[in-house]
Amino acid sequence: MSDQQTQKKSAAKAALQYIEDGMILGVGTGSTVNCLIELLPTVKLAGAVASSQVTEDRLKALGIDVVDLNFAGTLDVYIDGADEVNEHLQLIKGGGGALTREKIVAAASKKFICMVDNSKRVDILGRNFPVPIEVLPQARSYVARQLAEMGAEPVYREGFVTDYGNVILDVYDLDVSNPIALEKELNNIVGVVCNGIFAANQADVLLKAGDNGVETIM
Ligand code: ABF
Repeated sequence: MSDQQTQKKSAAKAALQYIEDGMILGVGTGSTVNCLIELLPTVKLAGAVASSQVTEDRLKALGIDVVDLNFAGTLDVYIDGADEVNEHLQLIKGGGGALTREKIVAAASKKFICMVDNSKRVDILGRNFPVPIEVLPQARSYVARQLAEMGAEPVYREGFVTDYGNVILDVYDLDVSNPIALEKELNNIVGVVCNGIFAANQADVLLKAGDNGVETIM
């Protein structure tokens, strides 16, 4: 097993401590979350709210009851991965294209636990990983032009459709030095459904797995 895969598994194992019996758990999306899902049959959940269809399918395959967020109320805990994280626990997410549903479930949860391996920690968000933006299909070119005017380079994620039937622009060369301001600015472009900067509602706890175990950062 690669070092990175071992770290993902360690972070997922560490996340188990935040899950209590009888809880409805918010469950994210991605390969790190998949490590967590494999462990979920060891805890007694009342159910789970899934942040993507892929996660929903995996949970159901293990016999875990998947609950519609509209009927779950406020969740105590949401556990997910990230593509990048900075020292303030602000994130870029959406590499897997599930950013909108992830942001909704994170917002509806009291505590957001983020699990990452060492490779995800960066000083400045967006230098190496593009910011994914979910866009209504009809607005794709318009939004891309607005982003180009901001000096950024949007790339259409061809052949990909989100769970909500929208498209994704992966945006390079955005200045993410003020993530909270940029998150708002991107949301204000007409046709944008959601962007992958999670800064206004950043993670509450970061479980960062490295060679020497898992560090908890709050
Ligand atoms: C997710 O986790 C996504 O937002 C992000 O793209 C992904 C990180 O992926 P992985 O755990 O596979 O590295 O929630």
